[in-house]
Amino acid sequence: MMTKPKVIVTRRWPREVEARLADMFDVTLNEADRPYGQQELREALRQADAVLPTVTDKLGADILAAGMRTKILGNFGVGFNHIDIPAARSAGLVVTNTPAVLTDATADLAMTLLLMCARRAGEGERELRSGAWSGWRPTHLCGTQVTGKTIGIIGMGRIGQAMARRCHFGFGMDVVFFDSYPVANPGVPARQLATVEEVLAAADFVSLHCPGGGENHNLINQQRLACMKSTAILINTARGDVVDEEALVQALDKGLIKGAGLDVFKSEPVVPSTLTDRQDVVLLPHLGSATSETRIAMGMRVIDNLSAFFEGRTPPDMVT
Ligand code: 8YV
Repeated sequence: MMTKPKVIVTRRWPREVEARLADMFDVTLNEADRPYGQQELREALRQADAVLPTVTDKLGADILAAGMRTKILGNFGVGFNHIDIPAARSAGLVVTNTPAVLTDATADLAMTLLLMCARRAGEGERELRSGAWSGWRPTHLCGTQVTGKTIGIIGMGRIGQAMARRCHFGFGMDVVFFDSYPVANPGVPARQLATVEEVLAAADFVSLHCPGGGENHNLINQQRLACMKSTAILINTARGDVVDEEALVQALDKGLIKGAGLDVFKSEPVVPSTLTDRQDVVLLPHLGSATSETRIAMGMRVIDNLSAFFEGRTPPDMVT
């Protein structure tokens, strides 16, 4: 009988997926579910044929050195900016991700943030729970109308398009977007604008759906925030590093924009008090893909990629 490939899973996954993994591979789980440190990641790469990381594993060039046993990183997630891809490539590593299966869950969460910000839902809930609600009155916690406004989408890939569908078909919004590539059929009536700045200037809500890292690092900076309408709301379910958090706080302070809904942060899980102290932001702990159905589908997709790799086929979601 062929020996099963040795697989290290860096975090706990849904029960069903762990069971399936255990049927197919020689699996080591991170029982404690604490994020691996750099030394533990190094050790995992030395010991296993496959390592299955998540966003909490920083796999930089220094630890992706040649000579490790690992041949494939089956990333649990669509975003992979925590992995140094050129270094992985030069080390001969195959990297895979989990596109498509988390599109709807992530777009749903972007919509949740948009609605919570527009309708001041977080503020209202905090007020009620604290016992400070003094009763209904015409001027109480009035937010911003969502229906019929303009959504600006930065990054019109799968998740950007899913967000556009929700905004257009669900809320009758006009859609404008920026993408580095021409998007011939975004799935809704939408205008692709030539620059990020044009989208920011036109939109009542701006939702970020581009990858993190590289040229998108601090994409939403002081100058670009100044392009937004003073009534506009920024939504980020992409990656924390796409937004310059200090510039965002300043823009909110100066009234350059009205609010922000953030699911991702620069130094997760640390969120600066300059954000947590404010009422005009909605802050969620990286919940984009956090539904049971989606997390199971993500895990199964990693398994599909691993099976293909170890059976000598091309994994369906190869990044390198
Ligand atoms: C995941 C995500 O929860 O897929 C992504 O890129 O941000 C989230 O859906 C996380 O990355 C898991 O690694």
